[in-house]
Amino acid sequence: MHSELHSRRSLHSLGLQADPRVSTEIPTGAAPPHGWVVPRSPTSLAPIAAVRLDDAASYETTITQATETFRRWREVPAPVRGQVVRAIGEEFRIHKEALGELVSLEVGKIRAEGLGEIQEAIDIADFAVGLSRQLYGMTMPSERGMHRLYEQWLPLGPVGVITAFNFPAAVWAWNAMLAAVCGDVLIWKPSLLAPLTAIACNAIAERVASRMGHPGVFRLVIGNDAEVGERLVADRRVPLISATGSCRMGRRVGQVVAQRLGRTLLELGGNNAVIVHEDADLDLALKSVVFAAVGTAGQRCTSTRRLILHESIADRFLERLVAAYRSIRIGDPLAEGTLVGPLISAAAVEGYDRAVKAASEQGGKVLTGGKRLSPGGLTGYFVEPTVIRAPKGNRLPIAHEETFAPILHAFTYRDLDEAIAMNNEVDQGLSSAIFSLNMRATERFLGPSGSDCGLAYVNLGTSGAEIGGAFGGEKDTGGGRESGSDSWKAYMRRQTCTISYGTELRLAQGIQFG
Ligand code: UN1
Repeated sequence: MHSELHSRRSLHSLGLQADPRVSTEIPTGAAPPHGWVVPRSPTSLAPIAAVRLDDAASYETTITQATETFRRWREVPAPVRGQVVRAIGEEFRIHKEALGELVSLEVGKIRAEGLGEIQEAIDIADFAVGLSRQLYGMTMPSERGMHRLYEQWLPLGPVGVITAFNFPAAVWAWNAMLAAVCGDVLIWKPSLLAPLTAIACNAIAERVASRMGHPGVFRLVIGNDAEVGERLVADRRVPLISATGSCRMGRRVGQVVAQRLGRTLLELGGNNAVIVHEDADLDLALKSVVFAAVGTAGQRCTSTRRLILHESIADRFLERLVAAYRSIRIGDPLAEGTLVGPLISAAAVEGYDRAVKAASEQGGKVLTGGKRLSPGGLTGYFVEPTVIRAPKGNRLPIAHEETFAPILHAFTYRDLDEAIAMNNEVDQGLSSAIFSLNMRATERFLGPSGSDCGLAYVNLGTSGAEIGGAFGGEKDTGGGRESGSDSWKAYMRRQTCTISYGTELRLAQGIQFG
């Protein structure tokens, strides 16, 4: 296939062939030999390359070296660390196209979204550069004379970053660019479904840092959970584990890290709803819902999975939505005009089938989609974007689960309180949105009795956050905040410092002693 051949060239331009972990000799046989993984294009199922996995011994070497690197890196002034991150951002700009194509090749994102993902990495690098001069602590008035009281933020240690396949570059960058200016060393465990993007991104960061005299700040461990994942989360030398993935994975990570009293930053599942109120701009709502529900083939944590429609506009809106869905071009993610690429794996397709079947059995009506397909003869993991309408009063139990696929469940409501209650009734609490031109409705949605999610949008869909705000969610989404705002504080340790510069001992709380 032409476009895949083309993106294979981007593999070359990123120097992946020369990476010691990567082999272009692809082992034959049904399963790769022990110690190797062979990522395949989800579009054509063709193997891309073979990647050597870490084992217990190489994991141990990585952590030992990371601990040593940290001792040096923490002494480098933060604005100097910022200059390293600035240079990394520049390098991402140079390789944006090749990296974006690699994302498309490896995980099936359409070209625009592959490029958008690398842009997100560039944006957070820029943000981190500015931040490197703004790691502010506060000074407070001491209750004692001749005393100074203040807080400072210090580097934390090696940070473990576990990422999912769906944002194989950007989510690492959110963590890595901030943690690097904070003085931490990175240990990245990427998804085994997207190891090549990880190798390429990490190599760029590490090459730049080495060139500037700071080798070893960006490290990778690639391996399965039993051999690498479990070791990393249980490792007391790694004070923070930042993990993105399913709620099931997050519960395990949370427990193991809590057991050793370490810190976690969890960004887990979402089950995001859009409310379309009676007075919404329906044209705007329609376009936004389509992007948020079918973009990235419904495989964002922020994808819209539930549509909560005011009963007065529901039929009209769904009719237009179904027509829009039917016009969506599904196919080769690198081909011009494609809006929806494949799902990531056979297991994802099975999850889609199961969820569609369950919704039908539970009384849902499939308005469009619901089937697998092979666009243009492609053998990859393609499915039809799907809209399922719930009968009045039926909340479809399956819609309470996060299925990582383009399935949108539509419900109706009569008054706003009911719609907000529906928004909040799922276990997850990542993203939420309302379409309304009535500020009384939108402010209620944003108020203390409104959406219970970490992200709330007005007249925008649930996906596509900018990096400037803190990103994350409540309830089963795990409570972590990454990327912008003050998320950097998670990557540092806070120290409260009290200095006496008088000659007398003065005790706090006015205590007289002796
Ligand atoms: C994710 O799906 O894990 O807000 C991250 C968005 C993107 C990030 C999604 N900026 O949709």
